[in-house]
Order: sequence, then C-alpha cells, then structure tokens
Amino acid sequence: MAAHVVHDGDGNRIRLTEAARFPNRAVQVHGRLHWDVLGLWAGVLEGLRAANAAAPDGIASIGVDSWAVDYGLLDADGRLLANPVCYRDARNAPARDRLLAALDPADLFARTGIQHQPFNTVFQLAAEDEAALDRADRLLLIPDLLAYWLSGATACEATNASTTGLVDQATGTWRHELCTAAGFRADLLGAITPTGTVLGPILPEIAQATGLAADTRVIATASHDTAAAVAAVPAEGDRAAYISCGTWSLVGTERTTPITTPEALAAGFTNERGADGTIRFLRNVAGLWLLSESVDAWRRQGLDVDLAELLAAAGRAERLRSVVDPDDPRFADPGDMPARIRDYCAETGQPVPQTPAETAACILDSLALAHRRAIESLEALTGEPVETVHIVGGGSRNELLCRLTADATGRTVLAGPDEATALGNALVQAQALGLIGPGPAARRAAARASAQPRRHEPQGAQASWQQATQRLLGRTP
Ligand code: LFR
Repeated sequence: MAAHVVHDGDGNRIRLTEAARFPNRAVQVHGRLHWDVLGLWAGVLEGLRAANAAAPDGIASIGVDSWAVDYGLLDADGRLLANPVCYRDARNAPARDRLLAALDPADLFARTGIQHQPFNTVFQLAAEDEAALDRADRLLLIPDLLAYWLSGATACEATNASTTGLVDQATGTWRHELCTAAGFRADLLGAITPTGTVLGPILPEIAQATGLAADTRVIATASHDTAAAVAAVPAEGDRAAYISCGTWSLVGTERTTPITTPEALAAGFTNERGADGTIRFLRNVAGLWLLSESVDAWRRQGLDVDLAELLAAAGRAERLRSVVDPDDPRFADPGDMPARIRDYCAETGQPVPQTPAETAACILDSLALAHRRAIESLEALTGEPVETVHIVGGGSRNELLCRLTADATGRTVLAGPDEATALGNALVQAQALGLIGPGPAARRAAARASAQPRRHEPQGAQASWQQATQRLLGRTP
C-alpha cells in the first residue's frame, strides 16, 4: 500500500493507494504448519517495485507490519535457519500447558499483561526444536525479519515484542527468567526498539531490485498489524471500543494502564502495547477465519462459492437458528470448518446447518454474539461504558457482520477504514518523519480526517440476542 500525506484545510490526512497485493498462506510440510516466508519476501519486493513505479515524487520510507507472535531464527551470519512455523501449528498447546504448570499463571499475567494464548512466542519457543535453538544467534519476529532483509538492521519493535509474552508490562523490557523457563537463551532477543525508530536506509541490493532511491528509509512502524489498525481507529472521545476485524476479531479499548486482574485473565483479555506506549486492552475473538476456512473447504469439495452471493443468502436466512462459540478450540486449526460447525450444533442440540448459506448465517450470528460478549466483558472489566463500536479492517467491508454486531451489541457501529492496518502503519511512519505532529492525539486526529466510516444503528429487539447469549453459554459443549 502506498501512502501520501495530504495537508489541507481539514488538517493532516493520509491517502492510501493500493500498489500491489499478494496472498499469505500457511503450508503443511512433514507434519508441521509453516509460513512461506520467501513467498512473502518476493511479494514485498514486487510490491515495492509497483509502489515505486506509481509514486512519481519518490518514496520517503517503508514500514513493515504483519500478524504477531511468529518468528524466524537466524544464525551468526544472519541467515534464516528454517522456515518460520505458523502459530496455528499443533505444537504449542502442550508446551503452554507444561509451562503454565511450572509457573503461576495469574502471576505471569500480572507481570506481562499478556493472555495465555497457546501461540504466544514464549510457548512456541518452549516447543521449539532444541537443535535449532542451539544453532540460533538471533530471533526476529516476522516484520522485524522482513525489515532486516530490507535494511540490514536488526530490530525488535516494541508493539510486536509485547505479544511474545516475554516482556514486562511495567518496564517494557524482556523478562529473562521467562526465557530460561521456556528453555532458550535470552541473548537470542535484541534490545527492544521504540516504535517509530528509523532503522536506516534500504540496502543497495534492494534499491537495485526495486528501483527505490538509495536513501529510502526503513522505519520500525507499529509492526504488529493490530497495533497499526488500532492506531488508525477514527474514534472521538473515550466511550468508543474497537473491533479490528479480519482473520481475528480483536475487541477492546485503548488505555494508558493495563488491567491484570484475575477477572481480566478469566475473561480472556490481554494488554498489548500500542504506538506511544498505549495499552490495547482487548480480547481475541476467532473472527472471519471461520468463514474463510469454510469457503476454502467448500471449494476443495468442488462447490462453486461466490462470497457476495453467500453473504446475501446468509443475510436472508433465519437469524440465530443455531450458534457456536467461535472461541471453541476446535475452530482454531485449519481444516473442514463446516463439518466442525455441524458437530458442534449436533452436540448442543441445535438445528444442524446443512447448506453454505445456513453455515455462513450461523458463523456471522455467532461472531456478532461473541462481539457482544466481549463488549459486555470490556465494560464490566474497565467500569467504563461503551457507546460506539468502531469496526475496522477487512471485516468492516462485511455489511452483514457490521449490521448484526450493531443489533447484537445494541450500540452504534461505525464501519471503516477497511485498510486500517495500512493506514496506522503509514500514520506512525508520517509521525516518525515529522510530517504529522507527535503523540496519540495528533495521530487520532489524522486518522479521523483520513476515514469516512459508515454508520449502522441497532435495529430490532435486543431480547433475541440476549436469549441467544444465554443459549450459547448454557450449551457450551
Ligand atoms: C491479527 C493478529 C492478532 C494476533 C494474531 C496472531 O492478525 O496479529 O492480533 O493475536 O494475529 O498473531
């Protein structure tokens, strides 16, 4: 995505232009789920070539963001030792259980602020191949790895570092005793890099391969995609929550202090770091992953599924006929999602969705309900009312999900921007370059000026969603 800072009567805003797009796929090899990181790298280079060709005034800087927690291990010569493993690989859950049995889970949460997701880097490292750890000299999270290949500088950007589960929430530095507990050397981790640090110019070979000017800077933007997306939420006032909606629905608020109470831990909330040291207090809800995996499964079975038609049919379907808890662990791994949804509904004595439209309706109703559950927990845990829900990210394009979320939560939903991660990434770079003033308020103002969210007011009775919540909670298998 190419971004252009516009200064006009409305203040500073960012105009985004899509220069290129490439898919990201997890690949199963020899019993392990990997990312195709070299495919991603090829996509980055191709994208930079396209962005450069589309920017007659040149490109000042590049910022890399991606999903969180995953990493590559490098040897002493800076060579990648193995293809990074995908966080959805099955190796993590047993390692988490082992480590949590040895540590005090509530104490760990209080120290790091991070929810005990099986895929946290700390648990992945506890499951890591010992020989690889012995040979490794350095660990880089995915965006830091790509930024290293672009600039030659090794960074450990702060927003993404917090998701490892290895950072002290109070000091923002690594907790070395957790490295020891997980069985790896703390010196694999470099010093944490403040968000917005200029890492340096691109390497000469990158300038040559992409046509970019040799002085194009690489900036450690908010490299965790959710941190970038939340940095771009066009919120006004403090009664707004966000849902960063894509593969996951990340439901939360931005705060200045973490909440690490046993109640927050039990409700599945986490405290990740945002740009400017803000805290993203949020819950991971399994998001549109359930739908995208279902579409993949139907296509593998030879069904010709058109997403727009499927969503239209799901919109016409009977509401709340059957609902699942999207956070049930059975939905976390790649696979035949429609079959798992059928099993769940059968086990809980609900009508079993048969057609793709019925299945999609079940998924979207269930996500809206899970959004409601997370917003209600959020209010209870923070003691602060939520009046408006901003849905940002690719999921904000899903009109049906936005409408159902307004209905289920009984709150106004403001949908968009859909490219919130790219916008937040660019906002942080623009601040690092001094094109936008420093601090969260200036960024938020520029985020608002850059977006035109669509409004969805809740329609219809709350009672059916209230009953469905009770039904879901009462029937959890
Ligand atoms: C969203 C996201 C979430 C993180 C999950 C795994 O893309 O980054 O914030 O919990 O992916 O990395």
